[in-house]
Amino acid sequence: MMHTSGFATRAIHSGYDPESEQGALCPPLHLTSTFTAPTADEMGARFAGEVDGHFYSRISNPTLDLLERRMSALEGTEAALATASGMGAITATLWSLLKPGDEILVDRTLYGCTFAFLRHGLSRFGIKVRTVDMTNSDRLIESVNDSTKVVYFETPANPNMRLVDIASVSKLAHVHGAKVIVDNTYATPFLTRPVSLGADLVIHSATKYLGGHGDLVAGIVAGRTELIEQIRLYGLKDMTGAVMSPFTAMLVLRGLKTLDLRMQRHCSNAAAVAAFLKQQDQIADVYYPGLQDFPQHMLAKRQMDDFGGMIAFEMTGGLQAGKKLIDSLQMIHCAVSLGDAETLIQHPASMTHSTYEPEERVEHGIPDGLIRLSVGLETISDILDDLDRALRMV
Ligand code: 4LM
Repeated sequence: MMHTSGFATRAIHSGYDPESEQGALCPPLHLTSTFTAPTADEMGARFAGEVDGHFYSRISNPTLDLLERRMSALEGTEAALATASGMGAITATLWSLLKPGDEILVDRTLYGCTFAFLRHGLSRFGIKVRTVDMTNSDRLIESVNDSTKVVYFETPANPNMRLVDIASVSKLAHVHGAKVIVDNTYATPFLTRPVSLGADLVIHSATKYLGGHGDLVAGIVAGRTELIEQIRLYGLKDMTGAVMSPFTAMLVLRGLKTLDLRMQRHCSNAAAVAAFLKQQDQIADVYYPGLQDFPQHMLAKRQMDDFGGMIAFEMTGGLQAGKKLIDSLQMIHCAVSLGDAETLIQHPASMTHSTYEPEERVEHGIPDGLIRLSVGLETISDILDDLDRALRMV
């Protein structure tokens, strides 16, 4: 029933029946590390996977179970896995799917710590990491081959907003038997469902829009049951131990109830901010998929239901002007992270993407002067007034 309901309905109801919990409207919080069984044979059978049933909260827990079912209902996947952070989701997934000698092909622009994990994690253990500009289909066709086991990208990419065509990359990767993993943190399932477009796995930093209130750190992986169980039993249980706490799961479940409403406001506020920035003489370039002249605007219309809450821009006065702008804002705070109720501004080259060497940032499309804005849920006139006043001081 629930898989055919609307997005907001699934985000509020799916996977939970109050009657199963004495009529409690809100699901209970299962703060327990371990679980009892009536007999040794029953417990042994749970460990062997012969019967359903929880036995230890590093593997499964009823509160996490509900979040996992709800996320799979939103992403349209068979299953999902909750993790301690977005990085926990990324590392548990990639450690599970790759072994020495395998190759992972990644897009040119990735979140700074994802890039650092590929360099300091996977590469050091004999996994070959290759980078390609996935917006260029000729380059992509040349780069995928039968040693490619995983194709990995973000769309829109953090921080420069480049989009990758999920359907066409998936089609190409599958010809070579590679698995496609999409980091859907920026778009959320409200805007894009990568698995419906052909991807195998979806990753989220649930710290961002899914939680939505800047009060937690969390991650999600969603996809086919067989892959999710592999990641749960190897990447999560044995390799990273990056398990989400039940309390965090409860907060993410609470955040999800308003994801639909919040995303609508994030999108309309961001569209207004992008239009405003576009008109300012001090701003040289604005990167927002909803702008008519955004190079991949047509792809954005095909692949996204709206254009999201994230904007990147460069000022005519370069980095110094960007820093002056950040320092002159009053309501808008300088902070990393994104997708919160508060509008946040930051400088990727010295903050979220400082894990790249300066010359690497040029290669990976992260200019020093780029400024990133996570447009929040405040009254739009207050966001515009703050930007307008600060721009006059630059
Ligand atoms: C930031 N981002 O950009 P945890 N994937 C994407 C991300 O943006 C992030 C993660 C994964 C930022 C954090 C400081 C596209 C994080 C990693 O932070 O481990 O939940 O997610 O500002």
